[in-house]
Amino acid sequence: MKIGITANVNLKNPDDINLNFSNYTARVFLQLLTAHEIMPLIIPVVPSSLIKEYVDLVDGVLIPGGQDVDPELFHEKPISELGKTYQPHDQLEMQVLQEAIRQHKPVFGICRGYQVINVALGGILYQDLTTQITSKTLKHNQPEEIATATHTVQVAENSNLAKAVGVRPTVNSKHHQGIKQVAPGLRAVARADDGVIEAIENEDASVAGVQWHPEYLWQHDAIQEQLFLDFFQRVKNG
Ligand SMILES: [Mn+2]
Repeated sequence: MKIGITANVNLKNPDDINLNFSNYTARVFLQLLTAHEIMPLIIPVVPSSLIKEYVDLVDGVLIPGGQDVDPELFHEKPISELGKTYQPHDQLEMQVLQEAIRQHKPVFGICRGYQVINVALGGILYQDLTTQITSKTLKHNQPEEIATATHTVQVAENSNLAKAVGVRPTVNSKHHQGIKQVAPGLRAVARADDGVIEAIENEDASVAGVQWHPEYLWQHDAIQEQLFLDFFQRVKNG
């Protein structure tokens, strides 16, 4: 089985000719997939004419976390709290998602990847949670190390997600953006206690994503590993 991971793009180190805009994947994803006997295939930022062929090569797609999504893609002007954006990367991931849907190949998004899925299908994001939500929010950008779970989420009982993680898992939280309006065809299936949406899925969960980072929890949390095992099962079933 092969799973494609859309590459991250290095927007730091502009003076290093090899690192500037380099395409890379975090080690945790390679460890996650190879530990489950799945071959990782990194999908770099390439011209859109090549995207179909890349998706042809894989059985499913993982869209990982990363930098902020360009708000132009959901028809908003950038607010001052918005971080660095890089639209070619956003476009690549949105096109890979659309091609995976066309080929009926399951997709799972994490953090930024989950937000990209929502934008690609017509949803809207908060560019910055603490600025754009007037009531007090939970600590969604935890200073604790990423392998530590810091807040609970309430999962919809009748969701696919609940079958994997139950209705009240504890998760880590490293995001300042979030989903403001869920895209047509998707459903919010988990929320933090302040109301912030933490997971989405479509009807058969062939398109799903979470706001947290299970790739840093599965090693010591069997519930979070189950989240990936469920995704791998959908990929296997085609
Ligand atoms: Mn959170």
